[in-house]
Amino acid sequence: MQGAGKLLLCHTDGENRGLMDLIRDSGMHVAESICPAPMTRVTFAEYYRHWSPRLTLYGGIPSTVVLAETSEADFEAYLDGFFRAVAPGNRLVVGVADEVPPNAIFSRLQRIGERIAREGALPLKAGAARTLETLPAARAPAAAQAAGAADDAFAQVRQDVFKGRHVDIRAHVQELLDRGTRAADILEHGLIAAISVVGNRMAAGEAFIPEVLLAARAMTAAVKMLEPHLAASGEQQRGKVLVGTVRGDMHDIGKNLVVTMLRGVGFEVRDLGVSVARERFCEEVAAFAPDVLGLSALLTTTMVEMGEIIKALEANGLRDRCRVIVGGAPVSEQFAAKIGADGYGANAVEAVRLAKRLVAEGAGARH
Ligand code: B1M
Repeated sequence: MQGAGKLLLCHTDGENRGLMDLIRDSGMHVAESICPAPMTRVTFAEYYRHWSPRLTLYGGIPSTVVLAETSEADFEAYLDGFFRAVAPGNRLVVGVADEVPPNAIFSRLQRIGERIAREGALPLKAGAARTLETLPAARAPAAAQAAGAADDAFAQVRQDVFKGRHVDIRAHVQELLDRGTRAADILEHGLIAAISVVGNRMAAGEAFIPEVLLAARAMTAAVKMLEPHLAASGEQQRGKVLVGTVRGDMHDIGKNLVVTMLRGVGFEVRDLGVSVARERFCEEVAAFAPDVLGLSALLTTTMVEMGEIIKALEANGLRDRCRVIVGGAPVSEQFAAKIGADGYGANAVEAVRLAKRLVAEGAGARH
């Protein structure tokens, strides 16, 4: 395989006590997702001694040590032992198992990053890691330039998103609101401009999940403050909308904006949250009897689930009970038509416009 320019990875998440020699001698190049003691019986020091001459190790931080169940002292002691065992850090990519924030404690992830920058050589040479706010596009996002001067009124909230400052951002958003800045402008030129940069950096492999989560947390805090301003004053009851992000997809910032705007114009909205199974959508359509079902997906791998939900509605005799609208970054008008949806909203404003039109046309039922 090596001759063919290929590398073999072995998924080693689990108990490897009886497999230590077999895996080392297997010809694999990388042992990935290593989850050591205290979650399993083999310590990381033992893994490193035994495997690193032949395998690149990937993993090493078991999820329990980044959770509150492990004390701060035990967390520090784990890191001390870990870095002592691997110095000088050859053939190692540090990875944290399974848990992500909010369960995993942010400050611990940051401390792991700091220690890697200080003590590790791989995968980024110590000190070479670039943080979001230092990246060129973060300093001058395209949307900000379009909005005016490079250092415009929204620069501070963009920086808050890049740095994941979910507390400070509230004060900065409040300052803008107090100055009479429109909530929609703060959203577009501050928050969405910043999260788009984060997304581009993520695609380019320059931003990683912990940073994106921090940015998303700051953005969510700010969006919550803007919600009452974005939503027009509640009018008459317009109809019922059931909303959810499809199975396998955890993105909810855009979906939450759609929900806010729908509520703002007077729709009764039931929000099923994220990663909603198609069976649940069917049950809720039967029980809640919405006029409109709104599906959100942000991943190309999960958008196909939208078509499956429509098929499931058909199979359960529910398709004619409501109109189905779809949205999310990878979704398009053509895709909506292809899967048999009744409409596509490119953004939250369009989603509201569409829901209003569909309800006015048919009060829920399609035929
Ligand atoms: Co993820 N993520 N993410 N992520 N993430 C994207 C979507 C991605 C484009 C980033 C990238 O690589 N450039 C990429 C998808 C690539 C693809 O499929 N082609 C991606 C990936 C790959 C992933 C993971 C697989 C990463 C990994 O683990 N390796 C992973 C998947 C987890 C999962 O879902 N199973 C993942 C995880 C995450 C976080 C958890 C870290 C976090 C989400 C936090 C949260 O939502 N609570 C996150 C984030 C924040 C993003 C980006 C950076 C921002 C998304 C966002 O909130 N945008 C995103 C990149 C990007 O979009 N630029 C990215 C702001 C929001 C206001 O816009 O959501 O588009 P949006 O919503 C808009 C419209 O789309 C529309 O209206 C909204 C308001 O205008 N809309 C609708 C949305 N739903 C609608 C429904 C409607 C109508 C309109 O009708 C019902």
